Amino acid sequence: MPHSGIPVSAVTNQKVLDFIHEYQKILEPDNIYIVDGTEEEDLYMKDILVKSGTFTKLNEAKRPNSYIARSDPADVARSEASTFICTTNPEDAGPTNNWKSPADMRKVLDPVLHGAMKGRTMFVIAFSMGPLGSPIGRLGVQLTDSAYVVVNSRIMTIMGKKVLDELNHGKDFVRCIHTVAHPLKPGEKDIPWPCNIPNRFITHFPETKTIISTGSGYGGNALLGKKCMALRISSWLAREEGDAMAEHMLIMKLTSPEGKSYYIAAAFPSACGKTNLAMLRPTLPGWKVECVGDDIAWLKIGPDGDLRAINPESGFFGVAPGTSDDTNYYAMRSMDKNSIYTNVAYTEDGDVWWEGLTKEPPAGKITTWRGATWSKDSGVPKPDLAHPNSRFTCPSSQCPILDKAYYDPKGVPISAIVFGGRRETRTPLVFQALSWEHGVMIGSGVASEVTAAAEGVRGQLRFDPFAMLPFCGYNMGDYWQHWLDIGKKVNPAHLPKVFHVNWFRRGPQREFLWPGFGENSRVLKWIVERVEGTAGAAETPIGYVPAPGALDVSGLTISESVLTDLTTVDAKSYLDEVAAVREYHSKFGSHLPPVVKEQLDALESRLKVA
Ligand code: GTP
Ligand code: SPV
Ligand code: MN
Repeated sequence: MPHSGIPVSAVTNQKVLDFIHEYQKILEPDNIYIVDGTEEEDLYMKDILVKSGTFTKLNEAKRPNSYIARSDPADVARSEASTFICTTNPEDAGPTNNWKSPADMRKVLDPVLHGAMKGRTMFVIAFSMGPLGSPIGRLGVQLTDSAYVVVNSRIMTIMGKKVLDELNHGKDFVRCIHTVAHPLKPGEKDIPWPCNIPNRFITHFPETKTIISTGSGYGGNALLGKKCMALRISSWLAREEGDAMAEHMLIMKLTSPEGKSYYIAAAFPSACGKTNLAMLRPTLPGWKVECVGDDIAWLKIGPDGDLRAINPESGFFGVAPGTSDDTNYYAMRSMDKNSIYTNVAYTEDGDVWWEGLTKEPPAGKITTWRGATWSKDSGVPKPDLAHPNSRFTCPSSQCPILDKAYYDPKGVPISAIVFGGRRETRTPLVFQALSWEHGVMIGSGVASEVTAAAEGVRGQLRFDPFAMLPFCGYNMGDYWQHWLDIGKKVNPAHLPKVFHVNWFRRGPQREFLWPGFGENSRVLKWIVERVEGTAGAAETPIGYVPAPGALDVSGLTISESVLTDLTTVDAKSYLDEVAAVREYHSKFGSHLPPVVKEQLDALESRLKVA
């Protein structure tokens, strides 16, 4: 059934109207459609997407109201090389971001934007990141010519009429402009995944709270509320406000058998286990995990001087490969219905499949993420049936262990912050920082092996401070200083303890030494016992590690030698780490906070006498 959205006359916020009209002139869409966010509208959009070949509806009996999309094979992940922070002064973007001045970037963008929506509809999405009325939340308006973005945004954000009502009360908003930059000539037939790779730019103008993204329709490049607004623009705004932070972190609630609860926030680089940890099923009896968020946390110092966090997202945009009933049961249940699958494989019975969902792919004809046909009896070696960065989009509300406080506009109080990365060697399973300042230095030196979530050489070790390398919207050195400043502003009694974990140590056969997933509850238990001050710890030069016997491995089959390996620190090898971190830090020049340097020097001295 056709649907017409909200009439432009219902927009009374003049700034929103001006924004729409300014870009209508530049982009020259055939129509404007203001989304209302209703279910009927959603079905209408999905119908359009099925007709254009972007979506295939999945078997209704198996996965109600769910769809699969295959992207252009060149548009499968965030494109960091095309991502820019555009500030007047290059130092404000810092050495880790691509920089262009706003004026120069506009010179590049203008020809791409000019007439970019010809032959298409410009959808206007009024959206909220975080519960409406939250002191920690923010509003945005995204213009887009992609119905795929609209239906994903309906899952990932709060959008439509109720947000427009907020805006009509005069609220400010982040300006988000997105176009696939694939205009259609009169009568030209559309293609299933329009994009424009040579003209792919993901650009941020924090000084004017504006995001312009062209040429891509995928994930963080196109769902502008996510990484562009919730991290790059919001990290800038959070520092300006002085008492807030925008972080690439999951938020979880852990409850002990005695019924005591703790909120933990954890920052791991892309595809390093946030969604899995956020929804973990503890193997330790009596322990319970509830999920608040799996990717982004907005933090703010609360009225009591504690650090409060909300999940600004309304859904999960999770990595499909490796997700199964065994590894992430609750993510599987969250996507049983009303979900969108991108770049996974399509089975003969109208369902989805990806590497790791089951041991073996199902029998029968399988359509790969590239659209080729393959089957087990074809005699052809199995290609990647799903792309390694294939994703599911599903509503948080469907998560069986969603914490009630997810809906609380005040946010949840954080008692531990955990950093982590993929490290085959050296980095122990878990260690605790000696202080907040030491923790900030640890965050500044987070390194991880590159995954498929971004374009690049997979497996190579790269520094990814605070898991924010691709997402920090300003000078990374200033960002570390902001972390130090926050540590001074939080009430010391509520200052979170800082930890670092590594689930990815490997043995001689490259096998994982730690079983991971639900077994990570053992590490979480040690972490909250450290918060309580009850768990045994041994002080090493890099921080506290579990004392012998302090990590609960009851019922786990793991050899004593592997366990020792995972919890001891090789001082010699860590001196190499210090040298690498020092060299990395030198990039930041005068923006490197002296405290971070002092902490690194102190670590080096401790290692030298160890
Ligand atoms: P983004 O959405 O890209 O930010 O990723 P993420 O950090 O949420 O990562 P996710 O939880 O989706 O995990 C990515 C991959 O790591 C999946 O293939 C998981 O199966 C795998 N993984 C997660 N946790 C563990 C673990 O404890 N051990 C091992 N070996 N693999 C894990
Ligand atoms: C990540 O890469 O960290 C993601 C996926 O969560 S995207 O939304 O594409 O950034
Ligand atoms: Mn992420």
